[in-house]
Amino acid sequence: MTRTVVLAGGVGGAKFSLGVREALARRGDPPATIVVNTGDDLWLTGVRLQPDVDSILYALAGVNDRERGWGRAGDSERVHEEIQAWGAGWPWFTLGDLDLGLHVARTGWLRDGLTPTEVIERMSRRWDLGARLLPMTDAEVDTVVTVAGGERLHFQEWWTRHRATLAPIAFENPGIEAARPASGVVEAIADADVVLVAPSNPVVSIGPILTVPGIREALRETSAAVVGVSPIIDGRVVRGMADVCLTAIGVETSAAAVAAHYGARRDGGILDAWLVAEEDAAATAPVAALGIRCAAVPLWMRDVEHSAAIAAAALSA
Ligand code: FO1
Repeated sequence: MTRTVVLAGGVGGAKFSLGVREALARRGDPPATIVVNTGDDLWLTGVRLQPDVDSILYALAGVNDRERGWGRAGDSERVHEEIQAWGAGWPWFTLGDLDLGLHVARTGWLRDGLTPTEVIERMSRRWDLGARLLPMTDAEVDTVVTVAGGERLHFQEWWTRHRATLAPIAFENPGIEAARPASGVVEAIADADVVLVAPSNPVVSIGPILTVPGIREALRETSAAVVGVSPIIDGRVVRGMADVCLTAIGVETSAAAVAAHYGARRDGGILDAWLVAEEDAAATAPVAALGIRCAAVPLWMRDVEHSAAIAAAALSA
């Protein structure tokens, strides 16, 4: 009976979560607890969006738009067009009609006094997700990006409007120093047998999770093995703009450099083991030299079958 916690965000986190669910079901192990990044969250036209939570929720429910990687499959944009006609919202940030239904429901429950954790628990009842979703924190710690020239943008404006083309100088989550892990996060990590770090963006997806005071400490103290999966394959990002983010914090875009960035638990970091892609097999020796067990396996998450194989390799690493 392996109790599993996954730290995840973004499209990589959603695909990996599907693989973990599948791998655990095949082993007869209980469903994972997935701790999700909320640094991407935002208020827009009066509603609260939690893009990473929603991407993982939709993927586990099987209602996600697989082409885009975000939003609902087969969604329409009538309300978005109407919001634009009023001159409200962001023209570059599309809110699908079905997706908006979730944002309106969530915002209503938040206004009624539910915590984000309670809202996610309630949203999770609609579908048989085969996993428990927890936000990293209930505090609002939306990511702010400072770009060359000093302008400060909400992460979603930098990411979706400017497609990460404005050189970032710093990523911050204002207020995160005072944030606490959401109820159940530290307990899940403490009680786990294995904690998996998904192949999500190390800076803007996993970074905020590790910055919530108490989560890094919980990872250091747990008796669980902490196993990460490289988001870099063959020295390149698989999807998204993690390379721009890594460069901004002075980390090279390579599987070994990301492992070094997370660090070995014996040296105050978070990793016991790290999976790299077959294409990066040369990284296994330098990563092992850091005190992190390292194996090279196929890491392309082409479909659930491939994701499940990666998750199975991580669970037995
Ligand atoms: N990404 C885009 O590139 N363009 C969009 O218009 C867009 C809308 C959107 C609406 C709701 C939502 O939950 C996510 C949305 N995303 C959109 C994805 C999101 O910006 C990022 O990909 C993630 O935050 C990164 O993990």
